[in-house]
Amino acid sequence: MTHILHDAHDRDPHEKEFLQAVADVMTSVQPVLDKTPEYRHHGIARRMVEPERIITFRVPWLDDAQQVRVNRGFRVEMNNAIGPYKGGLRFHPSVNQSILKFLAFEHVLKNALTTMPLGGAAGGADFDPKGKSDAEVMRFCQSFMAELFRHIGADTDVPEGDIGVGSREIGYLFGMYRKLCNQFSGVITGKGLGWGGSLIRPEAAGFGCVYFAAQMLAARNDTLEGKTCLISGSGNVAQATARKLIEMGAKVMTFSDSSGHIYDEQGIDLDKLEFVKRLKNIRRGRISEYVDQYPDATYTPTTPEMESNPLWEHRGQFVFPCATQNEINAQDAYHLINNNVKLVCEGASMPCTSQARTIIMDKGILYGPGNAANAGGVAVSGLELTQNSIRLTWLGDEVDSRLKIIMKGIHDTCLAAADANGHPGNYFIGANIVGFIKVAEAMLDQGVI
Ligand code: NDP
Ligand code: 2IT
Repeated sequence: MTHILHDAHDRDPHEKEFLQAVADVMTSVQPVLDKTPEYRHHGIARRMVEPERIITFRVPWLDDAQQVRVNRGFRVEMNNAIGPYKGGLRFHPSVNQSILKFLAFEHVLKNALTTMPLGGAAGGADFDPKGKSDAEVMRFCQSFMAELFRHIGADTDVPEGDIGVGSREIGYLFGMYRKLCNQFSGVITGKGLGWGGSLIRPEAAGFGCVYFAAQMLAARNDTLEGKTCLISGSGNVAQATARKLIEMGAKVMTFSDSSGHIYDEQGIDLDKLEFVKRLKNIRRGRISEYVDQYPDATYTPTTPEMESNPLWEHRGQFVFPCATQNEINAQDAYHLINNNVKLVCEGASMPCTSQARTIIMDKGILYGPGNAANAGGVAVSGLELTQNSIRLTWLGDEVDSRLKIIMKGIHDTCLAAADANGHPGNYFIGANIVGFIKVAEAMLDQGVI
């Protein structure tokens, strides 16, 4: 195994997020590689860590002052052995090839776990939608799609949203695709309800994350009822996670964004959540404004130089990181442990550093890894594609009940795989093994491609 990590490192020594994801996954599938020599003979792991294709392109656009701006766009098509490439588009100034390769690699395993026929990809641009007018965002999306359209398609590669890409951006991207291709298809998911979208898709990642946590607890005769919860982020995944937690009787106390976090000791109820949704999705404001509306809550700013995030110093029994990668480091993990945290369930992609994850798991704290716990998002994207293919729209209850079944299936197969490979109760190892085997077997069947 170490030779795969060394090769990946020698090829791309600066891609720290990608190398982190590869090391995490490859270390945890070691028991499977040890007992399956065919995988080594057929170079399965070596092929899996090399993207099938990376497309990089210039995205020129005019801002409102008629100045030319230039961003860099990407699509990393990692693996389509079990279905069309599938994964989000991220618009954030931090976007680079390393982050997108890590997200695409995670998608290969996560999408396989859902049991749906979906390969893995990720894309985006180093464009910051914050502070841009709707017209600027539209022009950017149109220019981005003016190149991306050549590479995607309902049976080829199906993008979705991710950080910085929500319903507004998906609308502009889909509109441009439709015009360029003269075709109305399921090529993008997360579409509006009136034009091919699925009920529950906006909520799916967060709802699924809470269903996964509920499954982990049920396996230990516990529930979410009455538990205090810390959530990071205040975007799509954080909002839906909060809603489902509140509906299931838990007490949500925090939200954050990249500038800081709010702490509401009284608990965030559905009315307060509605305020946050309007603030973040419509007014596009900052989470600090929560305390103007609810003065009993407190706001604490954060800066990138801080060694730890004060959000994780609050006392909460359950923790749901729903913002971004590596947002819980070793020091944050120690703070959580000192406050007696009982469960960490990842709504975001790779929110714990490898060190933080090890610290949390070594303490025996229940840990739901992102590629299992947040797989509800891409699973319902798969259900959106199914509805597009049969030209029907299912009722919300139907989609939600399918989501619940999928999340229970993911939970149970992860647990069974962890058990069968000598790591009982280790969802992280279980998730990686289940996803890896599914893709590896398809690659074996299909030859050296
Ligand atoms: P959104 O853009 O809707 O929300 C992102 C939230 O995270 C915002 O509150 C944002 O704050 C905060 N954030 C972003 N970057 C940072 C940072 N560097 N430091 C601190 N906070 C930050 O994105 P989503 O909710 O869609 O995505 C959140 C996470 O969930 C990502 O890891 C994504 O990969 C994952 N995910 C998303 C799914 C989906 O369907 N959308 C499905 C499964 C997982 P600010 O406004 O200041 O940027
Ligand atoms: O990280 C994720 O799972 C997503 N951003 C959603 C991807 C998808 O294709 O639904």
